[in-house]
Amino acid sequence: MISFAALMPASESTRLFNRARRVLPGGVNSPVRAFAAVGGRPPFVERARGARLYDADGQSYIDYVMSWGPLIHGHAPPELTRALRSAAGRGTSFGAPTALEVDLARIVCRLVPSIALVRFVNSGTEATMSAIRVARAATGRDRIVKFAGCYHGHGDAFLVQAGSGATTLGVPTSPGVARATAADTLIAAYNDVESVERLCRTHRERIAAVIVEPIAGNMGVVPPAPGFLEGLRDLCDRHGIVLIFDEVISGFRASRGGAQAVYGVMPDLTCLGKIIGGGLPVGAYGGRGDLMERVSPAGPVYQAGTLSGNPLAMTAGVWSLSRLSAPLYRRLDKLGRRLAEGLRTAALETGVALTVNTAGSVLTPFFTAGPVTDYASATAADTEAYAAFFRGMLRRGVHPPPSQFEGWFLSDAHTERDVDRTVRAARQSLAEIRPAPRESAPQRPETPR
Ligand code: KE4
Repeated sequence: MISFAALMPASESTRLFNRARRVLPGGVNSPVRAFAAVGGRPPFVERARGARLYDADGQSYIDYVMSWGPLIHGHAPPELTRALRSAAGRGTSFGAPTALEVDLARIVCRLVPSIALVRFVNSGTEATMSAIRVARAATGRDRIVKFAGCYHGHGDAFLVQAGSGATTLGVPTSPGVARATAADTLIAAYNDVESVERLCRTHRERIAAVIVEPIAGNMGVVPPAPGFLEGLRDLCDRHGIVLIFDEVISGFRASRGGAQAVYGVMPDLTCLGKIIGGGLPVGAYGGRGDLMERVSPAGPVYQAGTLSGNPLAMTAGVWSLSRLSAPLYRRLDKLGRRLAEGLRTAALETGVALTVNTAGSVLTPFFTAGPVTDYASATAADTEAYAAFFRGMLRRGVHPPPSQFEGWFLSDAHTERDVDRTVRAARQSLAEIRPAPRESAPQRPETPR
């Protein structure tokens, strides 16, 4: 018996995915993109503009992945595209100093309160790896503390109870990480300062750094509990430990000065990525002058990169950060509240247990009654329900992140109309998961596009 699907011509995305899997592990260049956690095959994107993705089959989607956070101004802003075309005409990479790097560094040092010196790299992973190296050199200690569910890129030291795709795909601790490396990575519980105190009592003066997402984004969005960040600052001061804020997501997202400016807690080092590159590959680490002066060639801590500070990425970074304004964050916060409230109302109307955690313009709807305050409560969410919801949203022209443990990102290109369409699609998709209670209003069968 031939299935109906077998009679349908394969979509272009399916054809591309089949070709991709013959030459790329899993058919992708970053694991979560392969849709393993949500089922089905990923749409292959052909182009994007504003808040919309357009796939190889001509389908369009309201996008909430937004390249996992960098695109606070939306996809392909015409001004940015023009600036990049012009920069490309002057050369794509020199391997030599340029004024553009100084321009972006001055903007970063002005916006991020704790950064006196900054070094550009090509990814968030490079930024966190390098920051840990500086902390170990400065303290002469080897161990680091990270938090279960936080993700700091794919550096060996961090792939221990890691969040993001590592949790999504059920491999929070990756094979291939040397036992000796993993032994130097200690795990604490997010929003639990006492869990870090206990590690300090056990490992005494052997801990070089505590690295934390000041607003967690990689177990889904989990904001810091009152006093959590202050408690880490005090603990690190008492034990001579370097406090590192991994602001790859929250940097320039939570505010122009990142989460540290929102909560008024200053780390010793900060890691940045995503928005800093405006969609091109830029990471950065920076902080106290006495620590960053240790970085080669100013000091002995070696770190280098062929394409670090390249003129295209610097052009995109300067463009992206120069257009961060107070009215922008007011608009984004208002849209974030509208979407969060809409999802909460849709869940109430359809009787689905949903906890929506928000942090300005990034949020996560957890399929659990909640509250969601740490890795344990986040991973209690019903990932099958999220997967069914995700498929319903995709069918209705909305593209959330293909994982329960990621953030939904808004941009300045999203409109209230986009958000209202998203909420309508959510109400219909939630109803499919759990039929609406008999007394509720019949669902209008409209397809929001
Ligand atoms: P990259 O190496 O992917 O540029 O950055 C690593 C990183 C570091 N720190 C934080 C807080 C991060 O969120 C990330 C990367 N974020 C994931 C999504 N949550 C990237 C998407 C992916 O891995 O495909």
